[in-house]
Amino acid sequence: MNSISSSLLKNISSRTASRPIVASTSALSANVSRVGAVRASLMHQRGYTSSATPKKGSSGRLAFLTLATLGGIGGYYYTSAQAIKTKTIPVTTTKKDIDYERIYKEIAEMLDENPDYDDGSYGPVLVRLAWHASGTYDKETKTGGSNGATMRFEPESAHAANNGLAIARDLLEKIHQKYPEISYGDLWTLAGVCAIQELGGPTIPWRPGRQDAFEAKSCTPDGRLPDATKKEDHIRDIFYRMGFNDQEIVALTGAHALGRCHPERSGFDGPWQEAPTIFSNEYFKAISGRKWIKKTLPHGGWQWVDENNTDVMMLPAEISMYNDKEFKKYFDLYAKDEQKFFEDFTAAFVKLLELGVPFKGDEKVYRFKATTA
Ligand code: DDH
Repeated sequence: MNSISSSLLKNISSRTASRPIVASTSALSANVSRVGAVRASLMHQRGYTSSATPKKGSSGRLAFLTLATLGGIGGYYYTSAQAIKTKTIPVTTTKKDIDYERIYKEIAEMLDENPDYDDGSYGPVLVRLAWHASGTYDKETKTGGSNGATMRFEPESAHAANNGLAIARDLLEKIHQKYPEISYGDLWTLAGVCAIQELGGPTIPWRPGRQDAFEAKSCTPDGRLPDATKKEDHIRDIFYRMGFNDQEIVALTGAHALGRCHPERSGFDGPWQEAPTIFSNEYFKAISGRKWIKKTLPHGGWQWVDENNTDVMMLPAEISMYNDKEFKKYFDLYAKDEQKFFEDFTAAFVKLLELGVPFKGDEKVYRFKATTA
């Protein structure tokens, strides 16, 4: 487990009881167990809710038509209607019958099963998987995105941007083995939604509909995800290609409240602020409120670090973005207004996860209840 300087926690403003600050590694563990205890009691109280409520099927329509036909036939009316009511119509199993509520709960239970992993939660790496699966979308060619889950195949799984995401894919593979009927694209995006909600973020409406690709030739080309060593014009090129505007780009980047950089994955090192397992606007407070100095990295690259807590970092691309007038106004807005950040993040994240998904239009939209709520 990585240690975070507790002496610098004064940089973080107080939070509500429901989303406490992670003050240090030991406090983090305490928090994780608290969340576990709350979760256990919630599960005891609530039990599982069933998934899609069955749609009104043909039985209702059949009864109506029959009644209309029989309407004029006096004494037969009552008897015929009763007979139709008791008739059993067989229900065929379709994708709509997948118990997404149950899958959500299984993912939620898995998040803190290994206290020795990073800061005690698999949540951040699952959010990154959902984002990298979706962020390959190209609106011109209508290729990429979470439909297909093409990161299951090489070469996409081996793209440098996806280093470390095998951890997330392998975790979710265990769930897929239990629920093979869910597509990987649906599972990965659902896991991203679950992680954000369970770590204190907003409720993210989610709907199923992604279909798996089964060939490596569906993989997207390398270079569709942002390169953290580049500047704000590169970030705009990447996100405009998906169809996002400046405000949405900044809102989405606020996901860096969660998690950390790993030297063996990206070459960068450290979290963006001291509470990396709580979804909040602390990322925006950090980037706008601290003094950032350059630090050379062992492999020759560099990153920004907080001069008062050099464990905390910012990527070169992020400070370039913050120095851009158009981007800056949104960073400052979200630093002041967490609720606005939550609203804008929710809208942009839903859009991200749905890029290029061939929805039929009748999918149920799920609003899962956080097990920690
Ligand atoms: Fe990110 N991200 N990301 N990111 N990201 C990294 C980690 C995480 C950039 C670069 C990096 C988004 C946008 C950007 C998360 C979510 C999101 C790492 C470190 C780099 C580098 C990887 C490692 O070493 O493990 C850049 C550049 C951008 C950009 O927009 C300019 C977006 C849009 C999201 C999102 O989810 C909507 C999360 C979560 C992590 C932490 C992962 C972990 O394992 O912890």
